[in-house]
Amino acid sequence: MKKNFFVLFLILLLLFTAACGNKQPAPGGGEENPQEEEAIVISGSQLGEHKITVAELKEFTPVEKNVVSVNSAGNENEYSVKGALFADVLAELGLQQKELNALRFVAGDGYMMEVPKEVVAARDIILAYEIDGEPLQEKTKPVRAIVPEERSMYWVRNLVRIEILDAAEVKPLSKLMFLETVAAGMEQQDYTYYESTDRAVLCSELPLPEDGETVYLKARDGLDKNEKAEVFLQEGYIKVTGEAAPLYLSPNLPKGMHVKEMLWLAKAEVGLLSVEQGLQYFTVTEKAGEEGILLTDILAEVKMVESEQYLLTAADGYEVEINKADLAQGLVYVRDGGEVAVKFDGLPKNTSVKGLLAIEAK
Ligand SMILES: Nc1nc2c(c(=O)[nH]1)N[C@H]1C(S)=C(S)[C@@H](COP(=O)(O)O)O[C@H]1N2
Ligand SMILES: [Mo]
Repeated sequence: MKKNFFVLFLILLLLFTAACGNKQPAPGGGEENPQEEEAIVISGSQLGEHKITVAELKEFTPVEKNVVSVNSAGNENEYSVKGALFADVLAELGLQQKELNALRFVAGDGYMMEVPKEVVAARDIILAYEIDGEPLQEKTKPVRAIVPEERSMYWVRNLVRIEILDAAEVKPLSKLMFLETVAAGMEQQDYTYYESTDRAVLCSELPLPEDGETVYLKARDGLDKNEKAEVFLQEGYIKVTGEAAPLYLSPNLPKGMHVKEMLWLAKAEVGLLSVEQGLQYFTVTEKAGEEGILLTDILAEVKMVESEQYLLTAADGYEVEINKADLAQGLVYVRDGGEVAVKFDGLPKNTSVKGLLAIEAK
């Protein structure tokens, strides 16, 4: 019996050290900093860099609130939080929260989350320095952002920096590529995720354009987010097989930044769509003797630019042009063996494309 306990203890110890092994040191809220030194930086193109200490935050009229957080698994957690309203801090800097564009919360542990303009406009943001009547835990210091009524992915612990982002220019896509075809033509490597070893491609090797400071990612469950392009390209992988694929992840990023069951992503005017996820997201229809997704549904989802003609290309270099009026006849489907293809009902056979790689506006 005693021996069993000892073995259990050893296993727990191993698990614990393994779990701590991936953690990076927290540059912002290190233990060596005395309490009054703890600070966050608010930055923006107009504002420059503005440091505010936790002691200064405590001088604002405190708000105390009972809040419920909901994580990606749908689990609810109730807290009572105390902190300063971000809107009050902004007011002192001559800014109004409702007038802002998106924010980016940056944590000391590598976690980073962009908060979209609509959320910034609609919600209170509490910079909490006390949770459940207690000072913050070490991993949560110096403050935790609390955005009541919103998913806990925005509730950034160990918050060290708030970036006020300039309005991003949103352009419709001019080219959409199909992830399964793209990935099949790329170098793939083994990626071990939990117990399973799957295949992954490097984000930096995806055929994406240079321009664009963020990468937009949307998952099958509707979750969408902007990721800093630098982070996406430097550290990211797309796991293309196994559980939750396509899965955007990185061994260097906290798990909360991973995007499971990715439907599509875009950088500047180029998008990448997973047909595998699309088959579960869009209404599956029968057309031209196949079951699949209406091409027009896909183009509407990714907001493809309107054009008189579209060029379809295949992995083997085959090309065909389709008129705007004929798009509605197109069906994207997966052939036996997993290859992505498109067929047009009522059009000549040479408009069918196997190994569909991309569609672009001419
Ligand atoms: N600094 C930091 N904040 C973070 C995360 C993280 O990894 N690091 N994960 C986020 C995600 S995805 C969730 S669901 C919640 C989890 O909060 P909890 O650990 O308090 O339950 O914290 C959010 N804030
Ligand atoms: Mo999460």
